[in-house]
Parts: sequence; C-alpha cells; structure tokens
Amino acid sequence: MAGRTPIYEGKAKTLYEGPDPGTLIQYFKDDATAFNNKKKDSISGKGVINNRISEFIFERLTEIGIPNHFIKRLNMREQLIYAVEIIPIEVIVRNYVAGSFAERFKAEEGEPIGGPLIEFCLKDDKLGDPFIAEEHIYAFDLCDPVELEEIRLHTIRINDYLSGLFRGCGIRLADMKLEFGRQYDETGYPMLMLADEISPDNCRLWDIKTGEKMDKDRFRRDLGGVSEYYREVANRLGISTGMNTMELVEPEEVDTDIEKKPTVRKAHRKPKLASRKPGKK
Ligand code: AIR
Ligand code: ASP
Repeated sequence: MAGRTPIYEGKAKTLYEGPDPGTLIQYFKDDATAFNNKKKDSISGKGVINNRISEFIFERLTEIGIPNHFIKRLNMREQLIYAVEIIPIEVIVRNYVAGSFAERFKAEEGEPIGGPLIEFCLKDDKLGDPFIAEEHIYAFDLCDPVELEEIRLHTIRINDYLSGLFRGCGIRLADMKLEFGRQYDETGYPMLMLADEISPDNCRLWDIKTGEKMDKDRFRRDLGGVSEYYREVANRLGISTGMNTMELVEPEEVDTDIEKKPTVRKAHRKPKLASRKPGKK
C-alpha cells in the first residue's frame, strides 16, 4: 500500500490504481462507520473477513452469470477489480422488516415483508443518502429506464440466490444494499456490472435459529462481538479467513498476472443500451 496514491477513499475501502488499464485495487480497511459517519471505530480484522466473504459471494454470482467488477483476490486485504463508473444509487432490497424501514413505517423488526422490496437511495454522504423515487433517478439523470430495469432484474436474482445460499447455512438474509457501475468497452458502449462489496457491512444477516444479528447492526447498536460474528458468517459459508496469522502478515506484492474473465465481459454485450451516448455520465 505504501507509496500508492489512492484514487478514491471510501469509509470502509480505498481504491488504488490497478496494474493494467481499466483495473483498480480495492483495499478493505478495518474502519467501521454508521449513521453517516457519526459513529466511527476500527474493528480489528474486519477488512480481512469482508475481503474473503465478498470474494466468495462475487465468485458465486459470477457462476450464475451476474456481471460484476470482481477479477480476483490479491492478498488478505486487497482484490483486483474492473474500474467501473459507479451509478450513484444505493439499491436496497428487503425481505424482512429491519432498520430504517422499521422506523419509517413503525413496523416490527423481523416480520417478513412478503416478497423482495426494492428501494433506492441517492449515494451522497453529504445529504445522508436520502431515499429517492424512480422519478428522481430520471430527473437527476442517474440512469435511464432500460438500465434501471436491468438493475432491478439483477437485484431480484442476486437476492433470490443469496437468500438461498445463506439459508443453507442457517442465516436469514433480512436485507442488503447493492451498488452497480458501468464498464465502457472500446467503442464507448456501457455494460452494467455489480460493484462495491457484499459482506456483513452491507447486509442484515440473522441466525435463523436464535435470531442473533451477525452483521453491522452489532456495531451500529453496540451489541459487541462484531468481528466474531463476521467470522462466524465466513465459517458458515465455509471460508477460511486465515485469521490466526493475518495480523502478522503484510499484504503481498500485487500480482500483475491478471486472468481476465472473458465470459463476464461477453455476457454484457447486449444491444439494450445502444441508444446511450458513449461516455455519458
Ligand atoms: N446499507 C445502507 N447504507 C449502507 C449500508 N450498509 C445497508 C444496511 C442494510 C440495508 O442497507 O447494512 O443491510 C438497509 O439499511 P437501512 O438502514 O436503510 O435499514
Ligand atoms: N455506511 C453508512 C455510514 O457510514 C451507513 C450505515 O452503514 O449505517 O454511515
């Protein structure tokens, strides 16, 4: 990491220039924030666990044909990803009542919602990521109806698949937040991709038997045991985090021998968005 210039400094991750054009290195920090940065702490080992969990999930999503930015994990805290233009929409999908939904509608946390419910927030920390309607998305020119439909379809499919994956290891996926981005090909043609991370930082995960929270709510609500529960999620998914040695090991040298994922790139080449102007933000 030392000597590298960050391209983007997020709350839980930093992006660095990648070894090849069109690639970036995503570094997972131990920093945790909640309530739009009002609550902050460092959770030892969180970045290492989230790097592993997110790698595992993105690999499974690649297997079922969800185009995404993940190329490969480089070391304990870093992964190589495609550089995408992030669409500034936080896509939230809810299966059970929790969090801000429970507050807004005075609903009982834990109640099933009755089918996946998708909500959108504007990704803008200064504004506190406000909820937005589809009409705001078009008014602010964040994406067009075709792209939003594609986002919805991917979101439903990801939610269905991950609900089953987690259920298989005794975990309920109550809700999660997804981010999407665009990768432009040589002709300026945009391809939609799932981006960011999927980990207990942006999902609500409940133990099916005990109802215990196994996600960032442990930090938000001062429940303690954050990294222990994150590690338990990794264990249940069958992921070895190498946590016994991890604090002692510096990130490895960046591996520049990148194996591209041609199948993922090909899967995007749908003529759907042909009307989009090349390079449109
Ligand atoms: N989320 C939203 N902004 C940041 C994150 N991580 C995730 C939460 C939760 C879902 O979006 O982790 O899984 C819904 O959050 P809320 O607060 O709107 O109930
Ligand atoms: N990640 C956001 C924040 O830092 C929201 C959250 O996860 O609670 O405030």
